[in-house]
Amino acid sequence: MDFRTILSNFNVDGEFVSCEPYGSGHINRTYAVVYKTDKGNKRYILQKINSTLFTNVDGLMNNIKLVTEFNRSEIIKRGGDPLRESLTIVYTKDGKTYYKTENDEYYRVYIFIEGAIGYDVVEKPEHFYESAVAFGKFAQLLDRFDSSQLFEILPNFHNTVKRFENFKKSLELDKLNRAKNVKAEIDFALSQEKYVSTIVDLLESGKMPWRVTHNDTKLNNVLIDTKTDKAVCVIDLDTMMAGSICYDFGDSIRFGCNPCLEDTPETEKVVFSMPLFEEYSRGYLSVFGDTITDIERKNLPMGAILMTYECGIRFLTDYLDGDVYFRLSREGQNVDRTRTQFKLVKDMHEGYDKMCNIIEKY
Ligand code: ADP
Ligand code: GN1
Ligand code: MG
Repeated sequence: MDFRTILSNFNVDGEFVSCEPYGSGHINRTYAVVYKTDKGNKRYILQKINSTLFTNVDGLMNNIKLVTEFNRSEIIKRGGDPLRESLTIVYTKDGKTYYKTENDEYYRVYIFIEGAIGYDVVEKPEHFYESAVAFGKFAQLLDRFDSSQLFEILPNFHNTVKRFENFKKSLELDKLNRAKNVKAEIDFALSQEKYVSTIVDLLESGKMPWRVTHNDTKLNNVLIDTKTDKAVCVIDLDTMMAGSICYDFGDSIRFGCNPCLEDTPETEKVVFSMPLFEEYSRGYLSVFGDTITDIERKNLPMGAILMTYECGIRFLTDYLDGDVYFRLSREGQNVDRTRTQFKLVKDMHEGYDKMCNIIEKY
């Protein structure tokens, strides 16, 4: 089915002009759509939802609807602009949050947030600081949201113990005989076993609180205003579920405290940036510092190590499985992604005490 026909099922204004691939997400397929109206061109985001992963699209979209509506009313209360500071779902003509085609493809449409972009690498430290404030505020907002309404969309998403087990299963199977190409990475992955249960144990024993978390807090999931350099909106709400705040903090660190792209083939240039770690910590704790518990605060550095490690074994597992999960634009990309993560993990272990001191400072 062509895009124009798909879009004709949604409440979009004007006349169709174009629909082009947009952004750099690894999971859904995202397009920027242009419509011509009397007041000039208007843009939308069209997404083909990855329904292989999100098998309950109804549950997924209901989560997003609940959170964006809650968000919207909070933004209006404080006098903000909900069309810019929150994702806004564009409904179908029959009032649904998504459209299903005859071939069982699922599409959704959001209002395009103009004048803001998601960065794949930190270009200015203030962007990273701003993203920390945005994710901190988002966490605080969700603290008041009734989490029992949310459907658990991807159970065990950040259960590092289960991720490690999955990695070992794929390694044992080695169905494409690829393990021989990544021996050093496999050895490193196995060497970290002693850490994998740290956060899971704290959550399961009740020592660390479960919270409603975003679970995919990388820098390109916050849109930053191109004129003011201020964070505008937290996006990509697909993985909102109960989790640990240490993982949300940690995923931002994993992605942002690296001068290179996540998939750089030049692993030798990857180095963990302590100054950027400090920027993010300062921003995050400036808004979430009063809410965070002692045990969470003390485990923020470990959250960063574990999220980076977990992401590394997810990329490695995907390589062993035949690159079936994360979208690739070239061969070997999952190996490069793995190497980047593992180099960062090594640097973080070395800098662990410094990371802890920075957290205590703020
Ligand atoms: P994925 O789950 O595949 O990462 P995202 O929801 O993060 O998909 O969208 C991919 C990219 O599209 C984002 O990184 C961002 O650049 C852009 N994007 C998504 N939603 C919007 C929006 N409402 N307005 C402007 N840009 C958006
Ligand atoms: C995926 O969808 P996207 O590109 O924002 C993945 C995250 C990984 C990330 C690595 C649902 O995020 O968990 O950390 O890639 N999302 C899902 O870049 O698996
Ligand atoms: Mg994304």
